[in-house]
Amino acid sequence: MTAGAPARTGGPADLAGLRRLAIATLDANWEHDHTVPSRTLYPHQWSWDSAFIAIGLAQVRPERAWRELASLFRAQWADGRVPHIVFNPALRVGAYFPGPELWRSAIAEGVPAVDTSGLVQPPVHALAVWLAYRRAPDLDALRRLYPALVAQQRYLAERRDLTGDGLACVVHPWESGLDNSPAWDEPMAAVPAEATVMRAYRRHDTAHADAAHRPTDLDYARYLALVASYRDRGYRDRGLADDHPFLVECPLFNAAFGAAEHALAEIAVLVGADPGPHRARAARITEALVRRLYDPATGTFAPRDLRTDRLVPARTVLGLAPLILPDLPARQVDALVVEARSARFGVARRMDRPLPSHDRTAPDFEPVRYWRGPSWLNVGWLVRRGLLAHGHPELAAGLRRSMIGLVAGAGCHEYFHPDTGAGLGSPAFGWTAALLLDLLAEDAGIPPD
Ligand code: 2M8
Repeated sequence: MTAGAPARTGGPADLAGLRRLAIATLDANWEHDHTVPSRTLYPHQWSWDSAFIAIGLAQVRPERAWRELASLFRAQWADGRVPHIVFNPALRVGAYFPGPELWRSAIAEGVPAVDTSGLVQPPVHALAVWLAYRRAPDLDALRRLYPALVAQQRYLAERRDLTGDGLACVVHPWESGLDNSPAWDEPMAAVPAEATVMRAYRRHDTAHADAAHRPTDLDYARYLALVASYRDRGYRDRGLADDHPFLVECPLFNAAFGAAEHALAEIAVLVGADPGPHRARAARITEALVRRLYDPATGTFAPRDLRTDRLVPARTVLGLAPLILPDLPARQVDALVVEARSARFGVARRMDRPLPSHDRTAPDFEPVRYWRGPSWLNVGWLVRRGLLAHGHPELAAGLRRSMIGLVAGAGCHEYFHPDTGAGLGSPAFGWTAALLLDLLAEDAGIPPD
């Protein structure tokens, strides 16, 4: 098939069927107060998954959208961090690797009653709360979540801005959400680990997905080394710069950080708080992103490795994420539109192939391996929002058609082959279903914001 071919989604009957599939997927993944990303691969609650999922739930199951967000924020730590995994205590040991016994969150200060990881994920939650509210207004829920969202931002600004330059850093590739992106190859090469370490563990992911579609054992050995480094300091951030081996400023993470302040400014008005400080912080984050992560030589954004103080050379889809910032200067917007339209990413009015997660012209582009090439709906959804925000409705429409075409061709898969559109990873994936519902809603007359 040709992924994204409009013919697959031409008629209203097709769209109604897709909508039913997405709702059924979300219903099947619902677990008492949250939605699991996948029943097999990811059976607990994940942070940025819940945010994307709430956006879709707000269209069809509004009460669940607010419960999803409330349950995630119940697991927020006293320092404001929103953990990237909230473990379901009802699941058996080994239901996911690495499980709670490896994270040992109870050793840290100010943790919730439930077991969690100690990492965070891109802070797309304020944006999700704002969009959920636009679809399914609940002022009480907004009032309850506002201080938690402010605390989440304060944690990132005060504990994770290690250089004082206005950006938050990630301490593990899992915090970026794009786990094995080629963007992390260079900084990860400095993390001491041997693939053979994995002989002592049983990976859960490769029991449910093709190993060739997942990170390697060496990747996992390094992931575990980083978890141990952070955990063994009680997940404290002070002193990270002295010896933690992975410290990176990521463009997608920081674009979400800035977009969150824009969303909080909107929310503040509704809950009777002052939007001014949010607008000021948003402006500072955008300024810092441009100053620290924009590379005029390539015309795109790149992560900065704080250990070497260099931008990483890989041109991944992470670089396009700052488009979601409404105050991104025209010079950077124009450059990112060129980058998005280039042969590397192929965004067009009529896209013949879906948006890849990595530069498809690069020698290390891998079309089936997770975040090293395949197409993902959450990233496409963010880029599409950015194109709309900056006056490129035709490109946004092309991307939307392409994303709907992926699900029409293969179902609610976790990720898709960036040439053929074949479904990869989990076949019943939460955010794919949820964001599809958001994309389809426009046909029901709901504007795209
Ligand atoms: C993937 O990450 C987890 C670790 O957090 C894993 O590979 O086991 C990523 O795609 C991440 O972005 C996502 O939030 C998570 C759950 O869907 O899976």
